[in-house]
Amino acid sequence: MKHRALLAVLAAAFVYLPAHAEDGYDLWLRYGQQSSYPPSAEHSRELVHSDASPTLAAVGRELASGLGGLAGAPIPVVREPSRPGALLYGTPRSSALIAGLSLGLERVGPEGYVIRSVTLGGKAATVIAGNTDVGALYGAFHYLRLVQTRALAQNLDIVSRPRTRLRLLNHWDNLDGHVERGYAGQSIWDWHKLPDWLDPRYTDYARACASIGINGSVLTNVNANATSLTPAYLEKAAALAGVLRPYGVRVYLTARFSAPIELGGLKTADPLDPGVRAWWKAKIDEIYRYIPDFGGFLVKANSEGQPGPQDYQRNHADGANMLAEALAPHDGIVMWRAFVYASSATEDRAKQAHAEFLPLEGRFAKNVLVQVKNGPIDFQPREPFSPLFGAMPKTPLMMEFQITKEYLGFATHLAYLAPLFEEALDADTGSARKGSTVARVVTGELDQHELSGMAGVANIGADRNWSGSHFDQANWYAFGRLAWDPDVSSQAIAEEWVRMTFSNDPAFVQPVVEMMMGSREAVVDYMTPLGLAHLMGTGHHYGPAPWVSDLSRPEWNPAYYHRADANGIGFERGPKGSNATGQYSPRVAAAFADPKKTPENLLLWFHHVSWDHKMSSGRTLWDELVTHYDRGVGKVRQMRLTWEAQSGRVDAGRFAQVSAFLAIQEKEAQWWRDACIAYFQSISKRPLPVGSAPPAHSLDYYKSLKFPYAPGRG
Ligand code: GCV
Repeated sequence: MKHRALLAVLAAAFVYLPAHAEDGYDLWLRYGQQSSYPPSAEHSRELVHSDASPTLAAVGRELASGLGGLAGAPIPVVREPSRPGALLYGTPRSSALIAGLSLGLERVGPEGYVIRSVTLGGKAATVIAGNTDVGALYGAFHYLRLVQTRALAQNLDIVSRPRTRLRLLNHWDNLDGHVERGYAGQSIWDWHKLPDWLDPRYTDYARACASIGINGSVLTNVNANATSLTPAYLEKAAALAGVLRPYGVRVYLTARFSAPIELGGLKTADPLDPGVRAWWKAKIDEIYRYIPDFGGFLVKANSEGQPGPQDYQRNHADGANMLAEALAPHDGIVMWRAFVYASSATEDRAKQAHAEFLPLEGRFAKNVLVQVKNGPIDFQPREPFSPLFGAMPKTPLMMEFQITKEYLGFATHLAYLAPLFEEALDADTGSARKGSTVARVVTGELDQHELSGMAGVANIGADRNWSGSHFDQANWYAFGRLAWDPDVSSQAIAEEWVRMTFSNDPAFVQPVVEMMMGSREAVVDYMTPLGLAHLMGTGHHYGPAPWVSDLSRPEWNPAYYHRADANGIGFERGPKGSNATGQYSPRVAAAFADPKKTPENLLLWFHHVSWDHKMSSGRTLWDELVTHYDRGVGKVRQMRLTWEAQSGRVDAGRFAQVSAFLAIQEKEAQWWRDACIAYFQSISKRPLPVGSAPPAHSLDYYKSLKFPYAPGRG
């Protein structure tokens, strides 16, 4: 009796009550009452509780609070099923009942799960089971998602396992709280107060990550600070690891290559020096004493001024392998970034990663992944896929996407990035092997790599809504969903997210999903249409600055990328130019090398094209360019109308902020359009197509605008 009373109290405590007015804090984990739930006697009449581990205790809390909230009444929490409609969760080890069922768990690996309608002792029940506790946790979030989106079928038979092993957020967070390229406030990691104060927000972060299958977090910026490897900071990282661990999120750190000099007082950081190797081994052993399940290191080396093995005439493999050797006994891994471009190189920047890494194929240790940005340059609104994908079959290549929108208008522009991620993942690398998409390279399926991964540069900060804008939460969500399964469509993910985050009302879902789906292309149109890239303001990347051509390194200048002149515009990367196209597999290279076969949305990435070149629309390139800029602004106008029509279907707080941000986006889209047209017209000397309005201001006006305090600076 006493026991029962306790469980009732526990259940009541788990009923979901939003702690505050809608400010976006709850992300997609909203458990407000759903009239359609529970759908039938078969579902969720009681929750069979297990707290056999901290992870299963977390599953229990999430299901009790989630289902209680969704049903509008506490769900009874019991130790044994007592009536039809019980919901069980766990593993064959945690539950004799689960062990007694044949669920086919051998198909789901260490992190997957099964959600199945079963009969137990003649009574209908639902089982959420994994081989591990964390598998059950992922299954529980899937179950909640089904309820939240009204997709819970009467008879459940769901089997899911992640396609990539490492699904990681990369935080570009500095120890002083500044987030490089962060537009959502300061870092959520309060290093100063750690390890003594564990902000409850860390748990909510872990819940959000787990709900979409993210299983690792690189806490620190790739522009690394060796201080993060000192005992005081390892203790802080260990405290965070303790909060994240029950949710299956492992902690990783960035390693500053010169740490042996800066922390160890050595004279060198040469990776082949025995003293340096011994220093790293001791440091890594020390890290594991603090964090026994430490995931490993992410390293940016010899890139944008970061130290690295090339400082000692060694190569990237020498550097990565040294760390890998010391991490291997602990099952740790190294993610070595391929984002490199040298100040001294005269080579096309788009070619440099491939040129530096291809010769190292086959030379990396087994526990090294090379982490490659989706495109050859740097997270532009549109890039072709990096030619490294498909070119290094012996090396696990990890995908690096940017969730934070450094080049897509920061947090105030609504740009749903899943179509961008999807475009990269679906790209055919053209290798002779069948089904050689970028996705299958990244999952390791193409080349049978056990180690595989996807990283997303986080857009998370201390703002109440986490991401700086309500719609940017969708990009965090979509990244996780695609890292779990790169074949889920961006449209399906948008729909799920909208339903969970805002509303299941079809009158809301359909237009808002449509608005999201077109939003990235709108940004491409008003910023960098037809394959243009890197036209953003110097340093902060805020706003247009295509005219900049006086910075010390050529590839820091927008003019380097667009190469507009009296004849035309675009970077010739075919065989007559830099021959970057030659880095792709022969089939893809043949298409990209020929302007007639190059997709028009990448035309100016690969070719310098005459202003009068005839496009498929029948327009000249110049007219087409202007038409795209106009279209981009028009799309944002339409997005505003779509959103305004939703008034009353969303809470006032979130509605107002989205409205205000869309107004900013329209203003800035117009600015982008006007400034770019004013500048390019000064070079093309062509009239605007009929019906296209002249820019609001002179070119000099746009050039005079300065933004010394734009957020997120490096
Ligand atoms: C963390 C771009 C960004 C830098 C970033 C770098 C990288 O250059 O502007 O802020 O540095 O990419 O990915 O390492």
